[in-house]
Amino acid sequence: MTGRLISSVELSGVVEKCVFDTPVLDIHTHLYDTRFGSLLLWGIDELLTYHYLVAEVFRVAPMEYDKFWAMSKQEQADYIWQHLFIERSPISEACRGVLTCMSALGLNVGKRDLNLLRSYFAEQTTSGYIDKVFETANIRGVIMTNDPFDDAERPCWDCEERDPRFKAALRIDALLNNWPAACIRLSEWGFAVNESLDDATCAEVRRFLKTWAKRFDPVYMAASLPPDFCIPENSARGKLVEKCVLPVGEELNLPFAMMIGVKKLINPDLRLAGDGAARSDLQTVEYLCREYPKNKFLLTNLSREDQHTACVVTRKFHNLHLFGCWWFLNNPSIIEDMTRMRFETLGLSITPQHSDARVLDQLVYKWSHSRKIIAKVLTDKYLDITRTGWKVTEDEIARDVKLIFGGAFEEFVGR
Ligand code: FIX
Ligand code: ZN
Repeated sequence: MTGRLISSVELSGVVEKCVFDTPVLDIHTHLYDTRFGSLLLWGIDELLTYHYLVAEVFRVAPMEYDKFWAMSKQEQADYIWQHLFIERSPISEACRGVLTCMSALGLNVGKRDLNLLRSYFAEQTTSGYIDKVFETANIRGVIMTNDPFDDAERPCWDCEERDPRFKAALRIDALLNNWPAACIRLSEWGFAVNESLDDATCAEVRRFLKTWAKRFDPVYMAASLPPDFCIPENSARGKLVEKCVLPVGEELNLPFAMMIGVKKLINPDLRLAGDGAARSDLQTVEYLCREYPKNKFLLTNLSREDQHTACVVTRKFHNLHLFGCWWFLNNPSIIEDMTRMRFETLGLSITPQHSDARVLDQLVYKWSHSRKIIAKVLTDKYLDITRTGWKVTEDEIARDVKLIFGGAFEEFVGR
């Protein structure tokens, strides 16, 4: 045991300092390094038009959807600013996040002057702003979401120059969730596949996955999956997962990240903001972890009601790693509830949060909001054991925080 023993009265201060001082590996984002050009979103207008706020503005100031989508990004931002910030107090988590970002960057939100905020961003360069945001948010790395089916992203991989802070994830929703369309794309790209998913086709799909795994060097493969995601299942997705994804995952030591519970486009007019959530059956996760012990799995569920079952399933399988308070769960009240449940059920063998940031600046608010909550819960857990006479040292607290901020994940994936 090294370092100074921490008394109960010191705990909250020492834990909070450690939680804020420990750089984070953010294991799921929609961010891109400078190689991807305009795919990386940043700045006040992107923050204000985040799809969470688009959904929220339609609740208070509905308009014809096409009219809104025809607006420029700045006009949309003006509309959201007026209705969600000026005509009502911006108390929702997504609204508050914009204010936290601006404040943390030293900007005066109290003036409520959107054009003054815009003038700050006009002075920034992309690479300089990446450095500023990573420093402000205390981020040591992010894992991107990289989709070989994305026509805008694919050419960016021709550039060999990589920013080591941005790691890749091989995203395969398009393969798993719409095989007929994916089959056509793979054929266009020279893979000898047909819809029947016969053995020869499965071999070609494995070749497709390995081709992109070689190109991306991903930390894991991932897919967002519907509430009725079910394996084993006599379906294209069932065959693709068991005959293609898992064999490649085992061969390349690539975990399969299952992001389960998304109801795509329950309101299509909202576009990216139109997705919903529903409960899922975690027996599929039990089956996969049990029947494929040589594979590694990551799990995050979108329904709040699935979180306890997810903890129990995770406790049963050491080849399963639970992560994040995903999307509609990324609210303070739910993050606290989930983090307490996870620490109490699983100790430090989890990754309690990811940002899911789609706009670079969001790293600042998503992590400062979550760090505060994680520090509070962690302090309570240390207080519980301190009352038994077990004391922790500052070094042990630092060790534990490194684990939940990416260390346990890196141990699990083996990178
Ligand atoms: O599937 C995903 O990666 C989801 O996180 C996104 O599709 C979603 O739009 C999002 O950004 C949620 O925060
Ligand atoms: Zn995401």
